[in-house]
Order: sequence, then C-alpha cells, then structure tokens
Amino acid sequence: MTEIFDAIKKSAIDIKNLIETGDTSKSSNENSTGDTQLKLDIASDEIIEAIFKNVSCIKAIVSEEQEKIVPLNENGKYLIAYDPLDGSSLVDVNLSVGSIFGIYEKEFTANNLVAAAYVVYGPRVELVIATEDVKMYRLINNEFKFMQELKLNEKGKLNAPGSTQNCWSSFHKQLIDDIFEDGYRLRYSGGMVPDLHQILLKGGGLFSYPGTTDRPKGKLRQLFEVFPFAYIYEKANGQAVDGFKRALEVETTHIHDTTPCFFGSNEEINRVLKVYKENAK
Ligand code: AFP
Repeated sequence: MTEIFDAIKKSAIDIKNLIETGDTSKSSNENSTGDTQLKLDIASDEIIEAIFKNVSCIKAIVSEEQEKIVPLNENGKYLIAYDPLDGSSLVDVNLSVGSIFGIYEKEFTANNLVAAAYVVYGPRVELVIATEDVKMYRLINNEFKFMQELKLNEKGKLNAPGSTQNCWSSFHKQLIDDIFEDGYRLRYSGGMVPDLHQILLKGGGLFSYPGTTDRPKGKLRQLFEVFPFAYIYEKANGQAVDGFKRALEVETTHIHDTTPCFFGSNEEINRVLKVYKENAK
C-alpha cells in the first residue's frame, strides 16, 4: 500500500500547485450528483487518475467527478474511491479544501475499506493516513514529514453543524442547540476536510451532516467522503454513525450514494445516538 500513499503525496503536490494558479470558474459539466463541476474539480481529478494509472496495485478507481468505475490494472489488489477536491467552491474565497481517499479490497463497500487518507490544502498542506493508527504528515520543502499521531479525547469542545438549518428535524435542532448550551464552540467552514481535520487536531467534538427535509439521505457521499472519514475517526478512538448505527455498516447500492453522518468523540456520538433513537419514527 506504500506505493498508493506515495502516489497520493505526488498528487497532493500537483494539486497544491493547481490551486495556487488554476482557473476557479465553473465548467459546463455536472457530476453524477448533479453538482456543477468547477474546472478545478476536473483538473484535480485528471491529476489523480493519471498518477494512479501508473500504480500497478490499483485495480480500479471511482471518483466523485466521474459517473462510473474506471478499471486501471487488471491484476491490482486495491480499489480506490476518492473526492479529488472536496469543497472546491471554497477556493475562490481562499478557504481550505481537501482531497479524500478510501482504499478498498474486493469491492466498493464499507466492510471492505482497508485504509483511508486525506490531504488538506490550507495555510500548510497536511496529509493524514489511517491504517491501524492515524498519522499526520506536513509538506515541508516538497517532502511530507511525519508530525504526530492523531487521537480523539473522550469529549471535545467543537461543534460543526452542517446542512440547511431550516430543513433540520426539530429534534436535531434541539440536539445542536443543547450542545451549544453546554458551551461548545461553533467551528464550521463548509469544507468537510478542514472541518473534520480541525476536530481531530483539537482533540474532539462533533461534526454533523444529518438527513434533512431537502436531503433526506444527507449530502455527503458514502464511498469517497463518509466511509474514509468514518474509518479515520474510529482508528483515532472516536466514532462515526448515521444516527442509528456505525457509518461503516451502511449498505451501498450505488457508487454515488449519500448518507446522513455524524463524526466525533465518544461522548458526543453517544449523545447523537441517544437522541436519534428516542426520536426514530
Ligand atoms: P462542495 O464540494 O460542493 O463545495 O461541497 C462541500 C461539501 O460536500 C463538504 O465538503 C461540506 O461538508 C458540505 O458540502 C457543506 O455543505 P453545506 O454547505 O450544505 O453545509
């Protein structure tokens, strides 16, 4: 798997350069979820696919920016699902964005996820890799240097409540209000990668993107957004759920499926599970 992580490092350096100079305008295309693609989305995807093509252990890939699974190397062992530039609409307001990678064996299902990684492009470029543990690297002089292992505390201080608030259920709104009532700080940029990276680095809290009246199945994509971060949070002693069960037990029927999702420290996630179970219809 080392050659996969080396490929991710190479793509991160190329995407960093792209973000600094690239065209942030809209393309004339839409992705499979109906989002208008930015030229940056397409260019980032092309960078990653071109690099992954040369990694013999990668059998196939699926990208948020492409409709179908793309076969690469017939004898490869791994399948990679990735979001090449999550939060790309934040680049033109100079906020942090990221790339997310789920590494699967056999098939694209949560129970076949064997590793995960993400890159956050912010004031500094940082890479987090989760296998049996969670390690963070920082780009210094064009090399990724190991910085630290990431672990969540039992309880945190940050609250990152996503989605359109006037589409929340009343019990979800009460849950979020109660968490703020307990003194949690609002930390939400609209970029999943920096928002979840911040909670990991600050030791804990809650990130939520629930099902809502406008998006009953949530917005975040299972294979290349939710499952990789669920894997990372569990390996960092935290949890990730869909409101009722582990996110990594969610069934995938289509490669672009979404799911409601909550990521965080144990105390906050147990609070979510209690509220959701009490209010389940
Ligand atoms: P874009 O990739 O379309 O910018 O969306 C980013 C994202 O998928 C994810 O990174 C954020 O957590 C989420 O959307 C923010 O969605 P809301 O703006 O609805 O809270």
